[in-house]
Amino acid sequence: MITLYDLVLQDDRRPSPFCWRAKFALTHKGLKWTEVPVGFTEKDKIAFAGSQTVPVIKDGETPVKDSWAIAPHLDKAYPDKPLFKSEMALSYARFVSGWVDTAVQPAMFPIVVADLYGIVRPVDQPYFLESRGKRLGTTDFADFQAKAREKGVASFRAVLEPARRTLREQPFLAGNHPAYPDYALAGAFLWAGIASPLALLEADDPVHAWRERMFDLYDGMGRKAKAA
Ligand SMILES: N[C@@H](CCC(=O)N[C@@H](CS)C(=O)NCC(=O)O)C(=O)O
Repeated sequence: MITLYDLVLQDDRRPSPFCWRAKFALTHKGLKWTEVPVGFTEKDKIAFAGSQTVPVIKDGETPVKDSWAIAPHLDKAYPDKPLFKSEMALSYARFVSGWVDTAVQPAMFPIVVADLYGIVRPVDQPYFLESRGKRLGTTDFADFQAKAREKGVASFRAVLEPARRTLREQPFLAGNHPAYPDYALAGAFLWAGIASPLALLEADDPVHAWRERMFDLYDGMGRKAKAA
């Protein structure tokens, strides 16, 4: 039995982009799991894995922490329907995940941070205020977000150019079928969409059409998520 420890905000919202990677990976492999919601200040729930962050999975008795470690673990433990069919597939997935971590999500964060804060559970808000306040250099998230949006979402959209070029040529980042690189970028859009009603993409952007395909995937798993 696989248990996924998943970040929870108000009204059972589950926006964590890294947890979405794990959910897509499990679904890709046709694996079932149960979820344990974890609030920002409920680190005790994931202490067994020696982790301060989610996702964490408990696969039988084996704890695995970090979204990137979870994927190869699943391929090793359940070789059917591999996430990574070759060394090159794994390397491409690592590259795209790294790009999402270091360029896409940091470009999204300032334009949705106040909306995100608005749906953090009240009990977790002081923690979020302090930890994210340190990261941004201010705890006035409303002002920070408003200023970030003044520049528009244009600079965010520019960051997506490598994906846009790829998606002009093929339906998914991984080719004709979705795979881990798509899950990594889709996780970022689920995170933003669950937190904020802000329109991030123009309707004629190839990334927009891809995002629709990703939200439809696996019986509309992403679309069913409670959004802002
Ligand atoms: N490198 C980690 C990052 C995980 C991560 O940052 N998770 C966030 C939720 S999206 C978290 O658990 N944050 C807890 C905190 O900020 O205290 C992974 O890929 O799993």
